[in-house]
Amino acid sequence: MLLRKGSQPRKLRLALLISVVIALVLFSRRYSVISPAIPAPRSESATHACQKLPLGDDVLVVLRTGATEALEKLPVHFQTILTCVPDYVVYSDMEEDIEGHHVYDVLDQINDTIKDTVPEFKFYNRLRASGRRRLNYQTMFGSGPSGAVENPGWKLDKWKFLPMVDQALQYRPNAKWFVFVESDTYMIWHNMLEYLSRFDASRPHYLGKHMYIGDVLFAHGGSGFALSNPAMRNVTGYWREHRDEFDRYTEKEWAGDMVLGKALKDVGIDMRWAFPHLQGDSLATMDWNVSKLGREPWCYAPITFHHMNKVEFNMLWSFEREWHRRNRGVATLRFRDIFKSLVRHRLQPEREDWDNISTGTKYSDEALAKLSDVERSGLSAAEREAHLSFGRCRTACESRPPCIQFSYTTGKCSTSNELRLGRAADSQCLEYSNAAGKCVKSGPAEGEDDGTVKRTSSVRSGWVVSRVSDYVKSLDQSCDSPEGNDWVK
Ligand SMILES: *[C@@H]1O[C@H](CO)[C@@H](O)[C@H](O)[C@H]1NC(C)=O
Ligand SMILES: *[C@@H]1O[C@H](CO)[C@@H](O)[C@H](O)[C@H]1NC(C)=O
Ligand SMILES: *[C@@H]1O[C@H](CO)[C@@H](O)[C@H](O)[C@H]1NC(C)=O
Ligand SMILES: CC(=O)N[C@H]1CO[C@H](CO)[C@@H](O)[C@@H]1O
Repeated sequence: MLLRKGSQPRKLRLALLISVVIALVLFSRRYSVISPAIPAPRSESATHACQKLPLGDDVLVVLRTGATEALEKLPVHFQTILTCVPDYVVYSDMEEDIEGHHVYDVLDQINDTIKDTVPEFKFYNRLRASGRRRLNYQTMFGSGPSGAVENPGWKLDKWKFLPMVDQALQYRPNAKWFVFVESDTYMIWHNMLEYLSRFDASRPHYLGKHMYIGDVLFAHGGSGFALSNPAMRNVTGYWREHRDEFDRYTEKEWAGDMVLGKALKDVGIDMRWAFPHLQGDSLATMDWNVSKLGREPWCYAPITFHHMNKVEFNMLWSFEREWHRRNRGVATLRFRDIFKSLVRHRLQPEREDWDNISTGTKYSDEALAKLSDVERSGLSAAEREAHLSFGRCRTACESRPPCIQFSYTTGKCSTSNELRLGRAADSQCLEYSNAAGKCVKSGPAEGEDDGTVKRTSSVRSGWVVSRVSDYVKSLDQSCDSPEGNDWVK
């Protein structure tokens, strides 16, 4: 749990208040009789607690998921972000109702020849025949490093993108904007609306976090992306005229977001570079000074985070509610606000059971053995002993600016010049599946050095707190004005 330490009464009261609000929202939903088959905008009661922006009613949010993850990952969306989104639809590879929300099968219109002949549709056909009951999650996700890629749900996902765009347009032909997110994408709705309102929705627009495969530039799906109505119309019109071609193209490519990007490129709609507003990383794994396109996040407004787990969803959601209550309409929420309120106090000299994702220089017997004599003699005494204890690992980090954080597990010291929050680690994750969005194999908890008490802790992390202060000071000074830059040009 991220919030395990020092939960003050104020936080408890806030959590209690939020749960009451959520309970009321769920209760009112259950009793508002909306037939799932007839698309209808969310009722007013569900949005009463949310800050409204005029554009909000003209945006359809499309959440894309799959049968293997929907039960686990959708509920937190219904309980948090989606309570403030007036109009949304959920697309999957299987039709079902989850907690009273209808989930559509977005693949039902795919060409029958494809469904009968392309291997990944075996999984889909089985879902159609017998639903989730006969899914074997163990074999679905696999356990080897290739487990994620072999996940048939993941392979099927690339087929969803173009039909999803087409069906979303049919679902809300008059929406000005369509925003596409995934089940582990956290979206700051208010900032999304502020950002969209900076563009002329009567023009074709494709806004995303850049990614390349070959020479195709496209918006990365997990980071979320947006299309204006004219862009939707243009690309679906084109797709409908070239369906067989796109089926063949999709079959040989592996990423659906790329296939959609290719279609948009074909019709001459260029992606607009929305980094750092849209993030491919989570609150836990992002480097707070990551630099892309010559931009760093600090001064700007965040719109999405990807790979967000339930704990991070709830953490960011309660922060967002509180922040909007205090800053109603007067300020834009920026990365540095999140860092200062949510991240900074968690960066302590020492955190138990915490994996800080220090991916820089590593010290261990094994690593030392790999060094040449010259390299070894270049190490300081502190570095040569870094793997022997948590304290020595810290000393090694302190001895080598700009090292700002480190983590220690018996016999291994990892350091990093990049600042990341990291995640609670009750046991060390040996294998993380991106498709499953979770740790699929964790190692046995290691004992303490003296071999007496077997603690369940395997990873401990720490930060060089004085360097964190300098880091914050320096990044604050990089913003144009005390108000910050907020939006990229
Ligand atoms: C389905 O795909 C096959 C093979 O590409 C094609 O010959 C056929 O015309 C397609 N059917 C429809 C209804 O589009
Ligand atoms: C898409 O837009 C281009 C440029 O405006 C236009 O030439 C083309 O006909 C449009 N295609 C469709 C299918 O609407
Ligand atoms: C943040 O990144 C930029 C670009 O790489 C760099 O110039 C700057 O020194 C970094 N700031 C800190 C505090 O690390
Ligand atoms: C001490 C320790 O376990 N550090 C870990 C920090 O995170 C990286 C990346 O996840 C791991 O490789 C390290 O082992």
